Amino acid sequence: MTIEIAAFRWAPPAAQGYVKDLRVRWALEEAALPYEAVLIDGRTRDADGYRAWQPFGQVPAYRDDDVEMFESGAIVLHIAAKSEALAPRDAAGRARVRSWVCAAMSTVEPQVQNFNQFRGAKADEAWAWERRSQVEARLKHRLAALSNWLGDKSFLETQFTAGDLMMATVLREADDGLMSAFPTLIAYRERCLARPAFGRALEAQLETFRENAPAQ
Ligand SMILES: N[C@@H](CCC(=O)N[C@@H](CS)C(=O)NCC(=O)O)C(=O)O
Repeated sequence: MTIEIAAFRWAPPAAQGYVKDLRVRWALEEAALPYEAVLIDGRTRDADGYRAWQPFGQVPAYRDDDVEMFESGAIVLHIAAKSEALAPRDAAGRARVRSWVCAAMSTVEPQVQNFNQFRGAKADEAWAWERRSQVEARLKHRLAALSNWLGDKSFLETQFTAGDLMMATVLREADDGLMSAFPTLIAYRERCLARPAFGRALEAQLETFRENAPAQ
C-alpha cells in the first residue's frame, strides 16, 4: 500500500504551515517515500474509526504495510529507520538520533510552548507577568544549552538527521525576540528549513488548506 498520513482538511490561518503532520511530510520527503494524505475534519476526528488510528483525535497519524502509528516523533523515527537520509546506518548513530528526537519533543518543545502561552502577558497582570518571567528564564536556559552544543557544527550530529528535523520544527515556533539572542540557533534553524524537502512538505500542507478553504 501507499503510505497514508492523517492531516487536517483545513486549519485557521495562524496554524497553517505549523500543523504537526508537517513533520511527517518532511520526513517522507527527505526519505523520498511517496504518501497520500487522509484528510480529517471535526466530524471524522471523533469517529470511532479515526480514534482507533489516533486515540486522541489529533493529527498526525501514519500507516504503511507494517504499522499504524500516531505521535509525530514516533512516526518520524519509524521513517528514519527506513532511510539513511534521516539517520546513519550504525546502531550508535541511530541511538543519538533517538536521543535528539526525544530531546526536541520533551526537553525543548514544552519550554517553547509554555513561553508562547504567556507571550502576550502584560506587566499590569501581576501573576501572568511573574509566570512569564519564569517560563522565559527556563526557555532561555534551554536555548543557551542547545546553542552551546551546536557551537560551530552544522547539525546536532555529523549529518542532518531526524533529530534536526524535529528540533527545527520546535525552534520554528520559538519566540523571535528570545531567539534573537541566539544567532547560532537562528542560523541552524534556517539551515534546516532551507532544505528542499522542507519546502515541498510545507507546500503540500498549505496546498491542502488552499483547496479546502471554507467559502467566504
Ligand atoms: N504530541 C502530538 C501532538 C499532536 C498535536 O498537537 N496535533 C494538533 C495539531 S498540530 C492537533 O491535532 N490538535 C487537535 C487536538 O489536540 O484536539 C504529536 O506530536 O503528534
